[in-house]
Amino acid sequence: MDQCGGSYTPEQRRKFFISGPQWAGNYEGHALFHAPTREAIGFEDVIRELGAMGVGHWTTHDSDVIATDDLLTDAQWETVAAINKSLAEHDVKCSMVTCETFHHAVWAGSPAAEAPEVRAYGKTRLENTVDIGHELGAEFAVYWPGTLGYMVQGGIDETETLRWFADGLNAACERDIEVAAKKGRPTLKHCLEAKPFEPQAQIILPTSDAMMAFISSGVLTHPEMVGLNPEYLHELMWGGATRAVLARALLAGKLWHFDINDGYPLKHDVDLGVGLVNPLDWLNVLVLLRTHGYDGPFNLDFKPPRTTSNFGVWKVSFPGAVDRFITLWEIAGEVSEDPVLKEAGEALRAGGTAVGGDLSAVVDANKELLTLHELISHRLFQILIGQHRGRTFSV
Ligand code: 3MF
Ligand code: MG
Ligand code: MG
Repeated sequence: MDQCGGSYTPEQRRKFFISGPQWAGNYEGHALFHAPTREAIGFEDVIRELGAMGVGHWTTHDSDVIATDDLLTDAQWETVAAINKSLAEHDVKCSMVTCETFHHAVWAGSPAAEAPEVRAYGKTRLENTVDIGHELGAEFAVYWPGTLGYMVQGGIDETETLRWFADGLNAACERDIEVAAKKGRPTLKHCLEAKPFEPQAQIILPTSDAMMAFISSGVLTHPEMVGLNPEYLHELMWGGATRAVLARALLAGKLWHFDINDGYPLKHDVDLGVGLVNPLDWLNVLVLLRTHGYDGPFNLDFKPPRTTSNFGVWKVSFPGAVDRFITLWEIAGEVSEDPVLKEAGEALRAGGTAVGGDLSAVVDANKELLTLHELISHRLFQILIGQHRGRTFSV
């Protein structure tokens, strides 16, 4: 890692709002067809490692740290107290909590299943996660509904499912208002996370855009408390351009939280480390976010590879992801200041000067418009790889 170069100090890393999920640090390498390859570790280990490398924030599902049977019992508060102790000891803050509503058998029909008992339990779990979030000092709650969908068609009434999903979110927001007032804390920012498929064949709210339509559909009692947590790869999975998705969320004022990782379009949720597959696209995403002043968290929702040991997770996988992100963020800053890009951008916006005023004159005067687009892309590539500074190879 030393010889790879480009690493940052823990102090430098701490300047960024980067968060490390418990479930990424604790990922044991299991998958549908794959047995675990690593031993489980606890929140003490994850928080200690994050603190030591300079990741100042930690995120968790309720069931990552508290066994499902212990949730909603006194035992959960002992764990929450122990977590707060670990966080203080390693100077790490809990920025986000999320309710696991997909792994346990009770969620087979989703948290918005037909059975009233399942939905009642779902509501209680969501409210409880809000309680835990306030106790841990979190600012955000994230909802990835996981199984909100179907394997076969026609078995559910989608409008009913959507209303039931809204009921759960409404319960979480109501509880939040109550607890925040009691504790003198701001309410949480509730962020919906979309994924187009997986684990189900079809998902009712497959994309961030679908989530935005849902937020403004009238079924939420507090739509102003609910925004988005897009995940970079989840938008590629349906063939979307993540940067355009983020732009739409920015316009709506709903880009509150961002899961960062990498992978391939129209494939599964491989959750590779940020920048390993699409560094140029990632640069462009960060230019957009810098330009528009995004100041929310960058949550490292990736999976260290199955072939990596617990040692490798903390010595290579996590610091590698953090440092690639910071480098891309820094390059995005350079892009924003670059004189060539500035000049090209201004020329684009100015357009040509048509002489005559008929349509063909406008076409003639603006012939080089897309030439400038390509020139801008070329310059971005050169900046990304450092060629604009004159790197030399064999020529
Ligand atoms: C699934 C995900 C999830 C969510 C998490 C937070 C396990 O593809 O990305 O990570 O980010 O559940 O709600
Ligand atoms: Mg995610
Ligand atoms: Mg994912």
